[in-house]
Amino acid sequence: MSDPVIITCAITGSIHTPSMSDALPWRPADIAAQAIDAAQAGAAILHLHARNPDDGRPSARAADFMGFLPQIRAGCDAVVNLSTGGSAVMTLDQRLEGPEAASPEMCSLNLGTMNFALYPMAARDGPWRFDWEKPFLENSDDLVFKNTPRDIAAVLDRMGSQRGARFEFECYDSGHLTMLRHLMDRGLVAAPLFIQFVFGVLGGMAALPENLTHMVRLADRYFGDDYRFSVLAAGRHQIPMATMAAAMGGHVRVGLEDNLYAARGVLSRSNAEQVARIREIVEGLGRPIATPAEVRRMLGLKGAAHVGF
Ligand code: KMH
Ligand code: ZN
Repeated sequence: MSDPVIITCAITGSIHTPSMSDALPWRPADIAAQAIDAAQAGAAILHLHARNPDDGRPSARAADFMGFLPQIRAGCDAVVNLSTGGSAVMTLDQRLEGPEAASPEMCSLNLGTMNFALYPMAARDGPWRFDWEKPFLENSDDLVFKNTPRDIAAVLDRMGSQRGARFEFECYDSGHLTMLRHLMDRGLVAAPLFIQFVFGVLGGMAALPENLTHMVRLADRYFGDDYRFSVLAAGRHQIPMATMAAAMGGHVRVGLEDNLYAARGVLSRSNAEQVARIREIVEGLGRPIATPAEVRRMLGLKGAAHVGF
């Protein structure tokens, strides 16, 4: 509880598609502008995916990341955290192209192979802006998000050992904590850990309070004082579950990657709007928010002077 609260903002992701919200940034200039605004609103970490600049489809190409990373670096001091999950339709080498070129302070690391079903979102009313969107969502009913122990070890080596990045460990289920403990026992992972509990993905654990208390109990048992946890929850569960995390001494993640809505039927206007909202809640609970400098100290990051963009 003595930690200031780390607000992570996940700016665009690879789940939502351009037709779903005009606020979802996918052009490089819009990703950069929303990221900088989110940092000004209080996000100390920016979790970033790239998009194809012509049609908004998920991308992890180095050139697409480099279309916005230098602008973000020039515009704010927030910690840049690049997804190594990319999108489940990509190979691991594709997922790592941008992160390897950019050598960020942090990256995500997904701790298990799983379903990552987006197909219910294909049922929306309204026209599609781009041809790729509907099949992309529909075909997720037969897609495996592959994160085998070999894949995980490769990410730890290529991004961690070789480039000095530290990790946002994405845990969608209790077995992912078992895997993290195993990796620590193998000497592949070291404290301090920053664990992101992910709720509400179809294929992972549901956004229920008892799942969060269970995950915290398990993490206490496996990692003792060696970890901090943060919570992200998909869709309408985003703010309630993040609030619960903050009340329990944890950290929070918001952003349009995880949720497009401000209220039932009301789209969020921006990432910064979601950051401002959770900031008000967190501060109302009596907990200050962390600055990027505090995050760098808390998580043992290499510093912005050592990134590749
Ligand atoms: N999209 C989130 C549910 C990643 O980028 O590596 C999880 C995530 C994964 O952010
Ligand atoms: Zn992500």
